Amino acid sequence: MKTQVAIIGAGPSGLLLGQLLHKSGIDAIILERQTGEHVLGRIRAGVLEQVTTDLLDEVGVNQRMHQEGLVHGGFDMLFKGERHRIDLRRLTGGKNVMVYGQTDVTRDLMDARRAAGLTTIYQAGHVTVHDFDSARPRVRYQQDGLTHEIECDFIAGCDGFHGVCRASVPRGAIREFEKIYPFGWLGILSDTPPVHHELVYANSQRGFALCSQRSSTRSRYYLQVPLTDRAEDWSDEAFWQELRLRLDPQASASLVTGPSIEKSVAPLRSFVTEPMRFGRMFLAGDAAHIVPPTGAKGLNLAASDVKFLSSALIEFYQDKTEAGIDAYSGRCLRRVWRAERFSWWFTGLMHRFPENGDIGQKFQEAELDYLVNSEAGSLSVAENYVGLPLNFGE
Ligand code: RFL
Ligand code: PHB
Repeated sequence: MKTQVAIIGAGPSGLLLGQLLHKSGIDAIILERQTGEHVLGRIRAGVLEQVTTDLLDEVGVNQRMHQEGLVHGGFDMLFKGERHRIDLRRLTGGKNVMVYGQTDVTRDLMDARRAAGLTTIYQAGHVTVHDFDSARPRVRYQQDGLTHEIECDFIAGCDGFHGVCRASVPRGAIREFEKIYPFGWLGILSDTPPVHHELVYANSQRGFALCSQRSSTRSRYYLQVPLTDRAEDWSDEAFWQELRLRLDPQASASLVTGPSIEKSVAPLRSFVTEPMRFGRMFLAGDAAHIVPPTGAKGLNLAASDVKFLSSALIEFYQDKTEAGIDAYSGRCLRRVWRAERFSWWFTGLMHRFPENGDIGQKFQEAELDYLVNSEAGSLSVAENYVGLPLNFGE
């Protein structure tokens, strides 16, 4: 088999890249280790920045998102038992975020890919990447007991944090930066109306909580828990009880509870790989970087990476220049580090760090008090939350 770009991974990065390339007439094959259903079963991101919705508009995979997605012009920060609204729309001159689940984005992209007759090979086993330091990279995989080979011009490593692409780079050619947080997020999905029409980020002495949503009838809630806790250790009842204790009296009283339809614990990590290009192989999305979910940046960074990558590849094929390819890693990393900084800062502000003691809690509350009461403070939170423009600072 031959293609121009072999994309490893059919998560949001791989699928969106496939669509952007297809729009410019560039041929790509996607190889995915799992089944499509498995990929859709992972409940993850919920908040899309305008940069991401613009990209979905650009590829025309936007109909359901505009019908069913919820436009949010603000969110609440809760501390010392009181909620304070960050008015994103007013502070940023009209910008919003879109609440539309990663599952839905992925499903829409998969449907568009199928409708266009583009090749995605699911359940591709033992994917290996070869010769990406030459002009003729190759990818091998196994299926039905046979080994298959794809010859390509480029490999796009969109295979997430545990993927094969980053792991195939010689150790001396790569630098990794990592911080692991001493807690995780226990998430629950339930068919109950959200406690509030916008998101609520809560700093409480008992730990962080987040009230999010997928629709007016489906809620997504998270609790900060010790890394040693497993989802099975938490009954639904225990979850709801703990969430109530971390919310303000009004939200706590109006919280509607019900059976969970998904429950899982996610660890929190800050992680960046430098560079993001190795000869003719590029890393994009979670394969190259991870942010703690507090700032809702992971999927949005994946989207901006593949925008930069598709532009570089389009320039290569249409204008016969390698300038975009050479600039790829630097352009991405500048944006990545800004989002990493914001996500790390917001995580530090909102979570309980037992080692920082009661004085740590007091410092957080004083900073939150400053942020919600200062125009400059609120604006800094708001412009980072809605997402900086693609070419900010260039
Ligand atoms: P993915 O989604 O991990 O997809 C990678 C795909 O590659 C496949 N794969 C392989 N395929 C073939 N061969 C191999 N050897 C392979 N190894 C792996 C995998 O099966 C998979 O299908 O990475 P991608 O596409 O880069 O997308 C990144 C996003 O998934 C991630 O950044 C976000 O989910 C992060 N995130 C959030 N991001 C936001 O922008 N806003 C949010 O509100 C938000 N909330 C979250 C989140 C992540 C969370 N968790 C669970 C980590 C909330 C949570 C709880
Ligand atoms: C979600 O709805 O899953 C979600 C929302 C906001 C975040 C993280 C996750 O910061």
